[in-house]
Amino acid sequence: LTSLSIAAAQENYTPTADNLAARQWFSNAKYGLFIHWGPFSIPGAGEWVMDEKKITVDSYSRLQDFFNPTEFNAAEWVGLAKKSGMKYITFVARHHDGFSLWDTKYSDFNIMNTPYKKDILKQIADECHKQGIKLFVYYSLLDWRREDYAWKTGRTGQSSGRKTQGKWEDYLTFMKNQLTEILTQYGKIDGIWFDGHWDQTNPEGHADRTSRIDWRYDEIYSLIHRLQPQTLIGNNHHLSPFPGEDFQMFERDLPGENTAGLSFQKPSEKLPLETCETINNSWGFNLADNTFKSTETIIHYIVKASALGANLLLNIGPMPNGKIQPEFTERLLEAGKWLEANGDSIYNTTAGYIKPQKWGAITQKGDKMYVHVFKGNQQIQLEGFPFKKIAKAYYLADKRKLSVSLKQKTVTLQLPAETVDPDTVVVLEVES
Ligand code: FHN
Repeated sequence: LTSLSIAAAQENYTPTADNLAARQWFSNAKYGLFIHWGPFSIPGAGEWVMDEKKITVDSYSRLQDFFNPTEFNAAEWVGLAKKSGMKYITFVARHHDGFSLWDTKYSDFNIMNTPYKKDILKQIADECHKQGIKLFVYYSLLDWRREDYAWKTGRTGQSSGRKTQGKWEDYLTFMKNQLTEILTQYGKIDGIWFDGHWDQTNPEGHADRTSRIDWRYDEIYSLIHRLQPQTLIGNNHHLSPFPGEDFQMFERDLPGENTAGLSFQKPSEKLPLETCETINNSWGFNLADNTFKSTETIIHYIVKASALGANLLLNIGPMPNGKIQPEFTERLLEAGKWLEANGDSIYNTTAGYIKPQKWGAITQKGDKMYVHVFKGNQQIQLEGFPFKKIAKAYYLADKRKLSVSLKQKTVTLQLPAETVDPDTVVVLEVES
């Protein structure tokens, strides 16, 4: 991003009232479903299979002839998200392999040229609108197949036949055309989720960590905001937000942490936050990956993200036939059950006054503080308590009262026994 385009984006962008309302909605929503799916699901080796197995552009194109997800049912996917307590879906409409899951005029590598021949994005968009779930569209900036995209990083490079020299103007025009299709032919789009910026970014330790090419976000972002002003823009560039972006995202880490080595950015104090995570260890369908997180871990992740003021975007990689594997469905529905009973302590809350701890975390809403006590804890001490008085203390689940003490800014919660549920929520009604 050159300083010129930063300046241009800064000058040109004032979020509309609708956009600001959408940001507020987003920061209240707290939980969404990420979907990575497409011809890359066929080999069952994750969405990076083309790069990792060094499959050439020509050979990879053959997958188009095999993609026939006859069992796909948009109503089922959207219904699952809803039942699981999710408020939005972020659908990968085009990943790095460049396959478009909609009827696009601008690339032949698309769903209409598969034996399936039906626009998937359209079915998902219609169903989201019908069921009242917001729709975000993931759009890869980088492309492993196009001749006009100049690859810089990807490991397969030369062996896959990719070009080191592209035609940047042509590629930008292509992206703008595709984004225009998405934003004009599918009704309301609640967000665009960019990924792949880093393919053109100087490596860690390089004196200049900015982009080696100009992605011209000023033009791309203003196009989006012109076509649908409320559409929220996020970009998984792993850096601090650029001008024109409406929310900040993290990958595989809670905001402020960097255990996965992808999050060097400080959490924004101005923009809504989101982090994305997988249920096993893969984004796209992966037959070899059985490292499923437990429902308890997922619940804890939702809680900890909320306690930091962030949404959790939890991923599934459906199978090539369009069905979702039972290991995902079970966990989503179980977490959904927990949310049904405890959602008051998650949706519409803001970050707790302290960060998540080993014993649990805190979320807040108005005069209520929700103390999430994770399994196996009995006594909790909250130091530096920012309120003068606790008017009431009770369990969220059944409103049973609980005695608490507040002395010298320290609250002590003594539970009758070690907790056995993944998360026992205690409500403190406070007076400032
Ligand atoms: O390379 C992608 C990856 O396949 C996946 O889409 C994730 C999701 O956040 N983003 C990229 C890695 O940063």
